[in-house]
Amino acid sequence: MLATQPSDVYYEIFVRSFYDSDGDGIGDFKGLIEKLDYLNDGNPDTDNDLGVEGIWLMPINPSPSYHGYDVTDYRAIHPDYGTMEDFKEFLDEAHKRDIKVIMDLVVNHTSKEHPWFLEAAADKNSPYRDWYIWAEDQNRKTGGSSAAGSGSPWHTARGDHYMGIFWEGMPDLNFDNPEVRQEMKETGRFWLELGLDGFRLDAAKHIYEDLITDKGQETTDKNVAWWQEFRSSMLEVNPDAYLVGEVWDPSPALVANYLDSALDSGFNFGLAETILSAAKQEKDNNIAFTLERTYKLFEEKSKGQFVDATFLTNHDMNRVMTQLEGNADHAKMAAGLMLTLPGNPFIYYGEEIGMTGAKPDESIREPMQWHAGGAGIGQTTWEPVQFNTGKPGTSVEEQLQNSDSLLSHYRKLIALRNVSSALKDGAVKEFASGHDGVIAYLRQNDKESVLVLHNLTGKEQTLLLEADEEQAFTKIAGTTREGAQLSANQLVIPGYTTTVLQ
Ligand SMILES: [Ca+2]
Ligand SMILES: [Ca+2]
Ligand SMILES: [Ca+2]
Repeated sequence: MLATQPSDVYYEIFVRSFYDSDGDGIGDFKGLIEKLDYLNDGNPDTDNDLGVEGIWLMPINPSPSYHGYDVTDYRAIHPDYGTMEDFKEFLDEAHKRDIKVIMDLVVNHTSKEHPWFLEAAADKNSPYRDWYIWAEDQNRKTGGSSAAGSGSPWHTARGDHYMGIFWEGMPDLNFDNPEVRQEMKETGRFWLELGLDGFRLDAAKHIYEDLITDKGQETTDKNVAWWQEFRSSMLEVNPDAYLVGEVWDPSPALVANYLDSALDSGFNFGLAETILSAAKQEKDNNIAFTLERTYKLFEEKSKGQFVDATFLTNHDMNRVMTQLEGNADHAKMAAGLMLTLPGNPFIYYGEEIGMTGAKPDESIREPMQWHAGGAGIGQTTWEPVQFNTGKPGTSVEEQLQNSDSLLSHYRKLIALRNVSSALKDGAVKEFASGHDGVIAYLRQNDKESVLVLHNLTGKEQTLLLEADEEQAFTKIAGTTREGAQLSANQLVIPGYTTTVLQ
């Protein structure tokens, strides 16, 4: 039996851009509560919601930056987003709807305005001095290039040099100091005790990979050892805590290291690229074959305890609709692939309505578009909208009224996934479609087997399905477009359509 992966559909939210409850133009937790029913109303019998089962909150801690990836207090809520009470209420409301909540935990570095760093920089005898990495204290040369690609990782404070591999505003913490490790484990436990369901672990491979020359198995082993230690501490509070790491690397072999009693998931950056390329080129690129091999490796390394974390783009990448040059059919096919493959799919907010955006970062994190015309109740306005303005159709309001919209498409696919245990949790097995514009694969668990077919082209295709010795497919379980027809072993599938056979 191939590896099965119990999965949930997640939705990544930038709170600042989501929904504003008090008119200051900044998204907040009270606003997010108002929009939970959009994500999942908690009733499996209704289909007027997206149906997601998990939320990933981008950083919610106090921070001097708009994005929050430089934290000044790990155990508090950013005042722009509300109070701790608001957060707890949000958590309760999410849980009432069976939505799990994980949040970004950014432990590789703090803000340079964090009180620890302020003290460390001001006083060489401060107990916090050794929480950071100082060239002068550790007798290190200030050379080398950042493994995060930002040039020199060394920055000056009062004449001394500290390590900050992303930016001078983000000094790296020293994970050789046991107090740092203890503090971050206690921080994790603090949030789990409040009821949080897990974490998205930022820069998970950069704990020890600071310089380009650090890359290698020895460094990976030190990173993994830290996350194993973190994990076992989290499991003492919540045995089901979910840990997904940002191990930004296209190599499944590297990610596999982290699945050994450390992380449940590593984001599958390579798959994201492969899916978008298949949709764009309208061509099968052996996704299922590649994944079968990847999951075999993951299963070995994790002893069967892994779940992939799939996505199309996130807050660090140009938006899907921009990468696909505004082609809504290609966006539908990309969504169809992601939402019928194994693993926890992570939808980046706004992706389901085809929001656009290209770097710089602020422009890929624009306000969620709720209303036709871009203005109305709850609309966030913290930054001027450059990309998602003046584009009729790119709003929740408009797409709710259109059964052929991208939003309706996402809803259909998630609903289909949520009623099929094979689509939700089953293994993936390649299946020859006989046409290079059609991707096909089986999803199987011990209860059922379904055949998923994606016609990536704009033309209707007629496929002769090789009869499987174990199972013949006799019924269309779901299709994203009307017109699919199955008779004997012949399937007619309309252009740009995902069809699932039982
Ligand atoms: Ca607000
Ligand atoms: Ca529902
Ligand atoms: Ca580091």
